[in-house]
Amino acid sequence: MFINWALQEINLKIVYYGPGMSGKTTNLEYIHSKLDSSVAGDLVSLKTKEDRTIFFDFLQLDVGRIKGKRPKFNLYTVPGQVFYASSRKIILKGVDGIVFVADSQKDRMDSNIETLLDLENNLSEEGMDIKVFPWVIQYNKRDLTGIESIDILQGELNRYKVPYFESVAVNGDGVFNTLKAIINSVILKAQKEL
Ligand SMILES: Nc1nc2c(ncn2[C@@H]2O[C@H](COP(=O)(O)OP(=O)(O)OP(=O)(O)O)[C@@H](O)[C@H]2O)c(=O)[nH]1
Ligand SMILES: [Mg+2]
Repeated sequence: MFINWALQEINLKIVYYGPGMSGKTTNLEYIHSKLDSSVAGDLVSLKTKEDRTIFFDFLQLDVGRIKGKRPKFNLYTVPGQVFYASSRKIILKGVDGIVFVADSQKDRMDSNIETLLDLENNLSEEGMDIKVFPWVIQYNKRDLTGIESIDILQGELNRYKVPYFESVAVNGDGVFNTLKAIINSVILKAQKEL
């Protein structure tokens, strides 16, 4: 959280984290496509010609009030590909809430688990504990065949029983439910800290 007292603005950082190709960028693209420009700024994406995120995507939302101040929600995605580990660490700095975008496909379970461990380690290096941190899980790609059941995904990935959402991000299903949940958790945390 960063407060600009002169402008009475609170900057809150929400990071979409998850394995490569799980649908993180697709979430931000959908959010950007549905919101008016008075609420959402430009979507900034740094990607390869194959549409893989190289460093991050960024979208700023200007919604509501917290104790008279204007919160700005800065949404970021990390690059999921294994070799961008150092970028993920940089993007996590100062994070206030996380959406873990899991890929529901059976053959992506190992990548989901590995990326969740990567997240836990990176948070703890920053002195944050995933057990008490605001985060939610999104089980994406529910439209595909060859996907894992929610029970199994829950058993493997949701040890801390955080809120979870099923989604088909390409169609927008579940995208705003997920966003609302993480915004609410982040607001609760910010209100306590102000
Ligand atoms: N069938 C299906 N495809 C999806 C869904 N969500 C995303 N995709 C597709 O999956 C591919 C990867 O999506 P991205 O949003 O670029 O994935 P990412 O997590 O940002 O990937 P990296 O930037 O490499 O970490 C794209 O072709 C999307 O259109 C979904 O719910 N269902
Ligand atoms: Mg991406």
